[in-house]
Amino acid sequence: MFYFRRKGWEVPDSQATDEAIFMSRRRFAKSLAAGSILATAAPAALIAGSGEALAKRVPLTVEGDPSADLYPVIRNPRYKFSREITPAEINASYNNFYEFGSHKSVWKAAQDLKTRPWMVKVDGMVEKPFDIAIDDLLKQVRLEERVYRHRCVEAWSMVVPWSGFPLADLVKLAKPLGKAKYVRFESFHDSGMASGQKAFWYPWPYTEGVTMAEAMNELPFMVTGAYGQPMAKQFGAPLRLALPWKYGFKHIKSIQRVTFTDQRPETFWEKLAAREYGFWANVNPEVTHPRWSQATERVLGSQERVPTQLYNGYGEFVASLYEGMKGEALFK
Ligand SMILES: Nc1nc2c(c(=O)[nH]1)N[C@H]1C(S)=C(S)[C@@H](COP(=O)(O)O)O[C@H]1N2
Ligand SMILES: [Mo]
Repeated sequence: MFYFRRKGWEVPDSQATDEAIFMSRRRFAKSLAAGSILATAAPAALIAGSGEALAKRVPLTVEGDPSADLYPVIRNPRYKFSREITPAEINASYNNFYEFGSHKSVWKAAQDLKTRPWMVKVDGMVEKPFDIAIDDLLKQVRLEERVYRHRCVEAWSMVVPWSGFPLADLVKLAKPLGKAKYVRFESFHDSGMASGQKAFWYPWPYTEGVTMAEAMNELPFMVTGAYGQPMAKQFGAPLRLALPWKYGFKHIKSIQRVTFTDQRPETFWEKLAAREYGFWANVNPEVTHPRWSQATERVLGSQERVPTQLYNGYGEFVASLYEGMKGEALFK
């Protein structure tokens, strides 16, 4: 099973997931919750996987999440992936989430994130600004699963089965005015809850942004779940963004505000280090980071280092967005 890994970083080729595995995992989780699991009732691998997860105590979802019954959702087969899905335990224990610290085991600290109640504010250049509770938003959209590659600017990558809905659907709900040119996203700001936000030298809250043209592209995905369940806190529950052709730092987590504006949003990393991290952040193996090469990437969950692809391999969907934008720093 891809849900666990006995030792090393090796994942046999046969370990890709599918709907059936999600279903059996879901049933398994439910029977566990009911306290009625028989050792013979579930595949041994699931039991072993669950044991290993418990041993590491890496949460793969939010316990008691009110949206749990919405998952798993059907995978959209349009988005192909050539490598194995990254085992959930690996993904869920190797994260960037500076609100909870700058180390790679922020997953533990991130369990302090309170994901309900969770309001999302939609404002700026829209017909009528509104606030919506995450569970009401979930009722207004159609969830699907998309397996996306995820390439961090730190030159590691994963393959993740996200659940969620297209950003374009949120834009339609928001009804932006014609003069809106950008969508700005903002994470929460609560240093009482998130210990990392006591680090005053960071420009909290975390903010990100895309152009309206990017937002209306089919790829941007508002993520609400991962691995067939409501996503774990460390992934940026209950609402994060996935922009698979851009470096991971654009994939803002735990979104509380979505603002339509005619001003290009300044982003968290741009404010910190504009020389290294820009607004566009499109993946390009030929444009080196000031401190390291972007030519290859370490595939988490395997021993492999593979060549990085232009637009992280999603050029067919997004390259046209940038035609004729020669003067822009599209790749940092
Ligand atoms: N709010 C917030 N969003 C964030 C970050 C963060 O520190 N805070 N880190 C970013 C970075 S650098 C990456 S690579 C991805 C990591 O997502 P993952 O932990 O699901 O792999 O989240 C991005 N979104
Ligand atoms: Mo990143």
